[in-house]
Amino acid sequence: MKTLNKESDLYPTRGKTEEIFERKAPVIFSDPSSFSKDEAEQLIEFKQNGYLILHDVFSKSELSEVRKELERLKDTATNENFVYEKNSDKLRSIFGIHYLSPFFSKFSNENRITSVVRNILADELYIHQSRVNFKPGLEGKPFFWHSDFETWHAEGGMPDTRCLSASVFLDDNNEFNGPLMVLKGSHKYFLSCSGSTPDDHYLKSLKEQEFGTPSKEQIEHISNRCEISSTKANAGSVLLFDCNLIHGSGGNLSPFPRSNLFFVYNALSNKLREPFAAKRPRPEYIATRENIKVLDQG
Ligand code: 6CS
Ligand code: FE
Repeated sequence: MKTLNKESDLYPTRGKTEEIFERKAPVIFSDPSSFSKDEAEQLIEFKQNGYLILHDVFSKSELSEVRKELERLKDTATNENFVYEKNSDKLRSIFGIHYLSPFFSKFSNENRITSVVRNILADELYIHQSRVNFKPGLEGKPFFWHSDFETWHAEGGMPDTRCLSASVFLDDNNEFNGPLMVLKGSHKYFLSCSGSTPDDHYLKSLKEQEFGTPSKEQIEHISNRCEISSTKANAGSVLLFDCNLIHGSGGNLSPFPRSNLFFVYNALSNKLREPFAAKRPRPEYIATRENIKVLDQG
């Protein structure tokens, strides 16, 4: 068995106790005053809240191209990339869309997204994880509150928080269909979780996560400082959120799907090491380790 990567662990988690630490790294890695007024405002908002909504970025016709490509992928992608809802044959997610499809490879480097990501992270970028979450009507299940970084650190070996997700809304995200909810400003804290990671945890956690989710007490505590906000926006909008922002969502009680694409951009300087709290690294289709392709700046 490999020894766990303890020496350089800035964010200890999955031990016997739970704690709340201050975040160690900056949230934005460039100086807002060196940008245009609009860009500087985006950076300041992201720094304060841990997220930013870019409204109405993609047109209806671009979204219909995305849908066509998703239909094609459903017929061609390999099994391990497909995750189904718990006790159901409804498709919940497809992982690795950026390497399964040249269309999504190109989309992941779409300038309307990456220009803002580059302003925030100010480093060379690569895709750490990509996926589509389908949230089928009436059957899409909730995601409990969590920080993605906690899992990517513990199970994936991501050393620090210089990483963020971009979610492209393929449908209107509204109060009926389980929109993503965030705890504003929670990215400034690290909620370490108790309980040691089971082997191959991802096989279960991608359907319903048990380890690596904060306790009810932690959520109550942090909610006294951080307001809950719902990221409702039109189809075609893009939500950027820090990898350590606490977020979650309810089930989809509407009869229509609420599908979103996710591209996770990591700074090259923050590439994965050995996992910090798991025996084996996560597989490549959910955590890029070997096939790092630095995104070109066009
Ligand atoms: O474990 C993961 O990597 C995934 N799980 C959740 C609940 N959110 C982000 C990520 O795709
Ligand atoms: Fe998440």
